[in-house]
Amino acid sequence: MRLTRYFLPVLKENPAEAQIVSHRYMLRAGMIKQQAAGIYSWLPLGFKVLRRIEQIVHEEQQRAGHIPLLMPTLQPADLWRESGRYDDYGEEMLRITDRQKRELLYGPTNEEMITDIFRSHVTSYKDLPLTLYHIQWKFRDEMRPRFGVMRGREFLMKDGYNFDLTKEDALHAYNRHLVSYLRTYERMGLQAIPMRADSGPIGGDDTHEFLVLAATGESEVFYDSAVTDIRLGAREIDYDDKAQCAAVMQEFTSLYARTDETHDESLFNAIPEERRRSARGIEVGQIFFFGTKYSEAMGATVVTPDGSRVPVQMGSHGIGVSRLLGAIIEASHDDKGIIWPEGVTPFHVGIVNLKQGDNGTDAACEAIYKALKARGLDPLYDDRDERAGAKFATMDLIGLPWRITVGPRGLANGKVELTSRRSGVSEEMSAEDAVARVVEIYAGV
Ligand code: 5CA
Repeated sequence: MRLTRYFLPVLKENPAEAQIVSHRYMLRAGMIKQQAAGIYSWLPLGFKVLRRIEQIVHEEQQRAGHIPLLMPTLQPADLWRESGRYDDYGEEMLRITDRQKRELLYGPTNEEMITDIFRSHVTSYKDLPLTLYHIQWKFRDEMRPRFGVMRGREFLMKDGYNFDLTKEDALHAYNRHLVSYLRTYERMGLQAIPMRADSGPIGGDDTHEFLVLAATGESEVFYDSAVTDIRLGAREIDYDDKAQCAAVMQEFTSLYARTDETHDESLFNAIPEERRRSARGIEVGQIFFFGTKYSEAMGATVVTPDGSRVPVQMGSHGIGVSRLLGAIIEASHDDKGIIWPEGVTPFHVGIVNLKQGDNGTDAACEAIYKALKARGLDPLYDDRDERAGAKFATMDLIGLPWRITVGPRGLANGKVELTSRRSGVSEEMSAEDAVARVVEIYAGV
């Protein structure tokens, strides 16, 4: 993309309504525009990051054997009457009546609808295990939407639902989700710690939230500092291997880590004092096991090997896809702007032409741009007729992790500059070497 042809409405001033850094930078970098309280348009740059995050979520879900589908945003109220949640959900649910006076709602989550799909088509244990998921917009009429996409009213969620014959199988699905979530967040450059939590309106006994530690987080958390040393890393996972998934689950959840709703002072105080931490965190996902809560209420049963009929065992598993943009920025920025991790960056590399209109620099930038595109990368070429300082400020604000700078002085020696946004370190090299280095960096992402 050439910047002169792109739509990147950056703001010079700090928007007064933004209280936290991620919200401020998303507005300033022209990523989102508020349309109503907690409801946003995703401008091209924000939309690109949103799509990259979705892509990682899809890849990791499908790696774990989960199957994508798409359910609508609007749901009939009657489905929710079957589970009893139509009345329970209260004012957070946006209720809509159509011209035939039929009652609908804008889905805040999809347990009822997925259970309806399941009961319409699955009757035998032979079709299990099954996990279906989608990435779809949700609406919750939050009392206090705030912090931009962090607590929206309309927000994008990945929600997945497992169907299993036995509780043991459903707990494997729970563990499988936990492992796949760890991998998902790590690919986005985030450390999200699973913490024992409260199940709220979804229900069930077993639930973990995934928290990214950040001073601006809305959740209060308590943990053993040793949990922050654990990483999934590049280890091979066989998602069908129950013992392996259970072992990873144990490894990540046996140390103390809880949100305030389930915090237990006496257990916490048993941790050596120097490892006790209380902090704030951003909840970027939650997994639930709730057994037969919905299947029993809605008659979703399967025939077992011995011919009897039992309600199917279920759980649900959510990732806050749009919230993740805010969480990543909270975790990765400096006073000049965003610093995107390579896994989610909207463009792989920026190209800055220090002397637009100069035959030499123009030609060199074009050649670099074409070479990067030919290698499957997505560069952003700042081809505006602007001062160097303004071009650097834009690149720093929008946070591309790598920048290639082309100026007449360097070119005279056959050199361009490759700069890391994170370290600020620049290296001089030939244009070919710069392209090769960028290709190599992204080959590993
Ligand atoms: N049905 C279950 C799991 S599929 C469910 O709805 N879980 S949830 O309520 O925990 O939501 C899943 C994730 O969505 C949360 O962990 C959070 O990251 C995100 N989320 C929830 N509410 C909002 C909101 N108002 N704005 C942005 N993201 C949100």
